[in-house]
Amino acid sequence: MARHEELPVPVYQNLEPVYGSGSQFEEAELRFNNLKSKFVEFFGHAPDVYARSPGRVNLIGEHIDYEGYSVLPMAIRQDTIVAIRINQAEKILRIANVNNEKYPMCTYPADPDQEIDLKNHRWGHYFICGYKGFHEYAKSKGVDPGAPVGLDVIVDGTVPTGSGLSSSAAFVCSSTIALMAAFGVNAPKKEIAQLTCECERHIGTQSGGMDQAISVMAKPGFAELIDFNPVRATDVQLPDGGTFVIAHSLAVSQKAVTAATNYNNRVVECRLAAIVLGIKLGMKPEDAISNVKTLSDVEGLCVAFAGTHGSSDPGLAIKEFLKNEPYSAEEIEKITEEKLETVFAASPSSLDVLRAAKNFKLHQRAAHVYSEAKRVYAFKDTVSSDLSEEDKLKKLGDLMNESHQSCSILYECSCPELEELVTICRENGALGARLTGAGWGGCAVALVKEAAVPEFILNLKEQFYKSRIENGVINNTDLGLFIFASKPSSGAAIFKF
Ligand code: NG1
Ligand code: MG
Repeated sequence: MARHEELPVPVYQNLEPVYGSGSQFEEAELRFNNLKSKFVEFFGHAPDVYARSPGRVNLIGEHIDYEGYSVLPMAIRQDTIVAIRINQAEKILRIANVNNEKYPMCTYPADPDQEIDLKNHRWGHYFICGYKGFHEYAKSKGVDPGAPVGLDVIVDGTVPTGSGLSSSAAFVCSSTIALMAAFGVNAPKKEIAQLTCECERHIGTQSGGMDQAISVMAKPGFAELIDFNPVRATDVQLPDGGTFVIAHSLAVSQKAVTAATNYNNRVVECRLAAIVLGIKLGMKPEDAISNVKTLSDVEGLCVAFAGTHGSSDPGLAIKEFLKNEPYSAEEIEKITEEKLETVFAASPSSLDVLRAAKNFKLHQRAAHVYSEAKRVYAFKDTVSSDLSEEDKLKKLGDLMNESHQSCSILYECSCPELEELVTICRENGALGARLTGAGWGGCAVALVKEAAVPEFILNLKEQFYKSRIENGVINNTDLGLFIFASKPSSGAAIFKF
């Protein structure tokens, strides 16, 4: 049987294969009917085709996908649906949303070479990421999508935004897949995962490929170990007795807006740490600058160094060669023998980082990445070990706690609200709890024994959310959007009715 990343995105004539038959199905049916009638109301026609792609929760492996390391997420049931129709009459892209008040219609020219205006962030930009990506893909395959045509689009998303649950990837993937379906192009999921990973970078974040890979390739009932270069997904069957509860810290992280100081800053720090390690371990500075892109590129050198000390831990090289104190740009330039502006000359968003950064914490960031990469494999090995279920869950929880500690202390991507929430989760019996996604706000994920879930959720409502409801931060009626248990859901799909 072909591995699932080799298969195309499935095309369905009805909703059951994705949404099952219970209340989820009924909810989905309402959404699709609503989408269709809005489409007719806005554009005077029914859509040609629909595509959906889910959000995800990352169980372990944070901020390491862009360093080339494997991660372990699962899809959640919340998703983005994109309804689309080719409109030959007007050369304009009209991107509307079922939630017209929050997300008013955005229009763009029907031009695949248009630049996205990053200084003026608009919600529709994520569709344009997919639009550009689709054309880049078609070009790379020698497919001619013909002269630019107009497109009518309506979007319905249920993944909470700015939450670390990848609403952005759900939107970019569903847009790209809807475009492919509308133009009759199909491709193996692994190519769509790669393409959507690259095209989401048009939004200005130097993201890795985790979110798009899981959104496109998820299988119901499984988390996936995602490897990169090339993208691969391996099913991971989680132990029965545990449930993952997702809880929002209610701090919103606007990643596209804060990239220079948060997300892209860490990508740049990792690259600098990798270059410095490469040089300290014997590479010529100019070779390190041109060849070393990620910490995984120099892991071999680090491990070889550790070998001379009777160990295989790449962490030893960090202890030896990267000082604990932050580095100034000048200190790094002495080692690289090159101006940092020159090292990053080809990447405008990295130059933004250099302008915004006071110093660079190379030791801490590298220590996080190498240790987190190991925890992902420890997690996967624990799941498939012959430990008792009880012991498995305990070990998985411990790994999640260690991951959080590393994100919080070494990578500094937590925030006070997440710290409070993670503490409350643990105090209420979570076997492990950690921030999930990029951090600086958004959600935590907690591993809870199945039987204890209802009480756990009640306690969190009381201890974390109650005061925030009283202070008007959220409405009581919306609580279910901010704390919920989730089973691993299915990946992207195309619907033609
Ligand atoms: P969020 O912020 O949860 O969408 C981001 C990146 C991932 C990964 C995580 C951190 C995007 C699209 N995704 O996820 O690739 O690096 O942070 O592990 O930017
Ligand atoms: Mg995102």
